[in-house]
Amino acid sequence: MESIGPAGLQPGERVLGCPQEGLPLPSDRSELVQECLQQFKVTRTQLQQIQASLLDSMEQALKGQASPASTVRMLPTYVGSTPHGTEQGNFLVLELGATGASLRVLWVTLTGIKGHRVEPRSQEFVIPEEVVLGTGQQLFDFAACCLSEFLDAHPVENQGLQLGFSFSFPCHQTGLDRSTLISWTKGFRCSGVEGQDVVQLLRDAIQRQGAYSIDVVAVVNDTVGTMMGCEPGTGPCEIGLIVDTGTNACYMEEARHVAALDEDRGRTCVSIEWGSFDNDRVLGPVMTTFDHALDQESLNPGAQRFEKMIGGLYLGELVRLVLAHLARRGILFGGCTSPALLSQGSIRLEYVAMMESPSTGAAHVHTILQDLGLSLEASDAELVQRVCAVVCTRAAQLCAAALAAVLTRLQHSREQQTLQVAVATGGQVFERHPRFHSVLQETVMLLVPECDVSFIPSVDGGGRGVAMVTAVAARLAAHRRLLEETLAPFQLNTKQLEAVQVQMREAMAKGLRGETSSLRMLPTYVRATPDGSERGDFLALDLGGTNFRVLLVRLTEGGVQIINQVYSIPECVAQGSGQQLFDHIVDCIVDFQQRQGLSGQSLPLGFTFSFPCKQVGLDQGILLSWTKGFNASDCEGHDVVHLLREAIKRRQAVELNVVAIVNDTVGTMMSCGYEDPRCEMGLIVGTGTNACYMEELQNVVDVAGESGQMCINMEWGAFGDDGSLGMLSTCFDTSVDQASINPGKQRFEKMISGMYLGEIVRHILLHLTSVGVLFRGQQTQCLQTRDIFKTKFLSEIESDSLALRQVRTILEDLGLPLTSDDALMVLEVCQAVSRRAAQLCGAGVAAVVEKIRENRGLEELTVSVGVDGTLYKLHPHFSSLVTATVQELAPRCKVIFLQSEDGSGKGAALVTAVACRLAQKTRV
Ligand code: 0WK
Ligand code: BGC
Ligand code: BGC
Repeated sequence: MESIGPAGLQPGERVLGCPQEGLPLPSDRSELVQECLQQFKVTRTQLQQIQASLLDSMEQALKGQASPASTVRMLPTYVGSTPHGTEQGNFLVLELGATGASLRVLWVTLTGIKGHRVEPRSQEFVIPEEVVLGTGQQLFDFAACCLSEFLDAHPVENQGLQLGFSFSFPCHQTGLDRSTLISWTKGFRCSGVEGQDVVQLLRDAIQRQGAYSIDVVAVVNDTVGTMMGCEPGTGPCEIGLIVDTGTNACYMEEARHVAALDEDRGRTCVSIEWGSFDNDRVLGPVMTTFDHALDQESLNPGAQRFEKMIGGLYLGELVRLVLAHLARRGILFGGCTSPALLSQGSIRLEYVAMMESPSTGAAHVHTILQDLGLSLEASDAELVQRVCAVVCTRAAQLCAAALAAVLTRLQHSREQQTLQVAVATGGQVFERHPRFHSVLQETVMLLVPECDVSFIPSVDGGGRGVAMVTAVAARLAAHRRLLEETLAPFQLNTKQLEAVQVQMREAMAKGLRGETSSLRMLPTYVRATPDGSERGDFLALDLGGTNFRVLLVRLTEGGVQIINQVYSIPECVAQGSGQQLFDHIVDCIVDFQQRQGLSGQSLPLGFTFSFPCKQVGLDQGILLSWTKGFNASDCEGHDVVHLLREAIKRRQAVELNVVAIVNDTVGTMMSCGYEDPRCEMGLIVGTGTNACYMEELQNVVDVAGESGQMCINMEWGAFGDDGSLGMLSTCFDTSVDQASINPGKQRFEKMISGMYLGEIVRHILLHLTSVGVLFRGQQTQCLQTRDIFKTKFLSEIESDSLALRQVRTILEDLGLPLTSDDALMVLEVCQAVSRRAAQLCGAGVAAVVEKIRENRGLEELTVSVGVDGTLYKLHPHFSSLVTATVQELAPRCKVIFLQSEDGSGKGAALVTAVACRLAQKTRV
C-alpha cells in the first residue's frame, strides 16, 4: 500500500472536489447512509452459512480432496505438540510479514522453567517499499542485514546461533525447516520466491552476508508462533489466531485426519490459511461493492478475498472507500473529496482504531481527516465513526464465523459435544482495535454456545512461540545429526564395495590354492548340475535353516513332486549333545516315514546340512564348525554322515541309505539348475548366509583333475574372520559378535544374515536411546532383551505398504514408548542395516560371477544364481539392492537370480539322484 495523504496539503487546506449542484436532503441523507452501511450488516444466518462452508472446506482439504469448494489450504506445520515448557536455550527469531512491511528480530531465552520468563530483546525494521515489491534476493538480503545489525547491537555470547524463522505467508512445509512459498499475500510481491524454499533463501542470504554463522533450524507461520507462545498454566492453547495486516488461524488437529501426513497417532498443528477462503454462495451476499473495489485495486485481485474483509491491511482501505463514496454522494464533508481521500491506503488501520475509540474517537476523526485535506460538517465525525464501526464489526463477526468453524472442527475431530479450549490471539487489530475482541467473543458464543473458549492475548507477538518451535526443531535437528553420525558407517560407497569384492577374490584364490584364507572354498564333489534325466523317489533332510524339514522327492518324466514335513529343532537340542541332535533327526525321519507310509523302505537319502563341512566325498562331510546358533557337542571335526548313520543304527528297524550330504547353497543351486541349466551359483541369505558356484577343477588344488568343474562351497559367512573386514565393522557389529556363541567367527555372516540384523538394529536403538535421540532417552527393559528385535521386523517395517503408523504398532507391541519422529528414525536404522547387508552380499556375488567369467575368459557372461533364504525372499528391498550392487560391480555379467521354490531339499534329492545315476552307470 502506497504511503498515505497527498503530498503538500496542509491540514484543513480545501481542495476543489466539491459538488456544484444541491446536496441531498437530510431525509434522503439518512436513507443513503442506511443503504450504504446496511451492506456491512451480516446476519446470524449468513455467519452460520460461512461457518458451515468454511468447516466443509477445511474437512475437504484435510482429506486432501482438492475441490473448488476447498479454498482453505490446511497446511501441515510439522509442529506435533504444544509446548512442554521444558524447552530451553537462547534463540534468534526473525519475524517477516506478520505486521506488514516490517520485520522484527528477537533474542529469546527459554529457561525451561514453567512460568519463568526472560523478556526477549527485539528490534523492528521497516522494509522499504522497493524491497517489498522487489526481488526475493533483495528481501532476504535485507533480512540478513537486519539480523547482523541486531547482533551488532545486541552482542550475544552464543557460538552456534540457532534461528527460528516466522514467515507469515501460505507455505507448503515438508519439515520443520523446509517450506515452500505458495503465494504472497498482504502487499508483498517479491519476485523469484513463490515455489521456492524460503528457509534456503534465508540461509543463502545469511551466507552471502557472511557476518554471522546462523543456523536456520525452523520456519513457522505466525499463527503457530502465537499458539506456541501462549503461557503454559493457562492450559495449552490449541488454536493460534492472528488478525494483523492479514488474518489466519492454526489449530491442533488429530494427526490421523491429515491425509497429507502418514500419521495415525497424536496431534499436529495445521495452518488453515482461511484468508483464501472463498465461496460465492456464502461470501457473495456479504461482499459489498467496496469489497469488490478494494479487491480490484489490490496487488492480488480475486485472491485472499476473505482476508480482505478482516485483515488490518484492508480495514482502513474499506473505510476510505466508503468515506469517498459518501463524500461523492454529498453525504460527507459537504460532498467534497481530497486527493488524499482518493489515494489508496491513506487511511491506515491505526487511524480506524483511533477514530472508533468511544472516548477520543471524534477528536481523532477531525485530526486525521483534516490531515487528509477534508473539512468536516458537524455530523460528519459521528457518521465516520459509524462507518469505522460497521467495517470493523463485520470483520470481527466474519473472523468469529471462521473461528466457530475451527471450534466445530475440533469438536468433530475429538468427537466431543462440548469443548473447552484456549485460543492464543495476536496482531495489531486485536491489540489496537477497541471493540474487535469483544465483538469476536460475543459472536463466537452466539455461533458455538457449547464451546467454552478463553482468549489468551500473546505477550510478545509469538516470538517466544517461534523460539519454542525452534527449540524443538533444534532438538530434532541435533537428534538427526546424531542419527546420521551413527548410521554413516553403514552407508557403503562403491569404492568400499569394490574393495570388498577384490578382497573376496583374493580370499577365494587363496582358499582354492589351499592357503590360509577366511574363505574355506570347500569342494563339494558335485561335478555337474542335473541334466533332467534323473528319476525315482528320494528322501531328503534339510537342516540348518529356520526349519528342519524331511522331504520325499519324486522325480518323474512329468517333473518333481515333493512332500515335506517341517519339524522344529529346540535350542536345547541344537546346543545339546551331537547324539541328542542326530537322534532327534532320526525321530523326525521315522515320524515322516510313518506319516507317508514309507516305513521300512530304504530310499536313497540326500542330507542338506547347512554348516561348513570339509567333504572328502559326496557322502562324507567333516563338520568344521557350527554356525547360526547351533553348538551341539561332539560334532565338530566329525563326519556328520557317520553321526547320522550311527543314530539310524541306534534306532533299530530303520533302514536309510544316506547317499549324499550337500550344503544348502549346493542344494539350492541344483534345485534351480534343474529348471535352468545356466544356474551355476547357489546363494543363501537366511538365518545364515553362504554361496557356492561351479569352479574349474584345475583351480581346485585339493581335488585331483584338470578338466571339468566342481561345485565349491565358499562358506563366505566366515569372510573377514581374518580381520579383513575390520574397516567396515562398526561398534554395533562388535557388540553383536561379542554376544554371539561364536565371537570372532562368521563376521561377514554377522553383517548380512537374518540371525543378526535384528540384533544390530537393537544395539543401534540402544545407543540412540542412551544419547537421548530415541524414546526420549528412556531405556526400556524390552530393548535390553537379546533377540527381541526380530529381523522379520526389518522386513515388516521397511515394507512400502506399511505406513509409519504400522511401524509404530510393531514397536509399541515391543513396549517401546515412541513418538512419530522415533518411528521414522527406527525405520531409517532398519534401512541402513539391511541396505549394508544387501550391498555386502551383492559385492560377494559380483566377486563370484566375475571369477566364473574370468575362468572362462569371456568378455560377457550370462549366469543364473539359485537363491533361497527368508531374508532374501521376504525383505521388501533386499533382492533389488543385491541385483543393483552386482550390476554396478560386475557390469560384464548378466546375472539372473532364481528364487528357489522348493528349497534345497529338492537339490539334495537331485544330487542323490545324480550320484545314484552315476553309481548305476559304473555298476553296469
Ligand atoms: C530354505 C532351504 C534351506 C536353507 C534355508 C535358508 O531349503 O536349505 O537352509 O532356506 O533360509 P532360512 O530358513 O535360514 O531363512
Ligand atoms: C498469510 C498467513 C498469515 C496471516 C497472518 C496471511 O496473509 O497467508 O500465512 O498467517 O496473513 O499474518
Ligand atoms: C553356514 C553355511 C550355510 C549358510 C546358510 C552358514 O552359517 O556356515 O554352511 O550355507 O549358513 O544357511
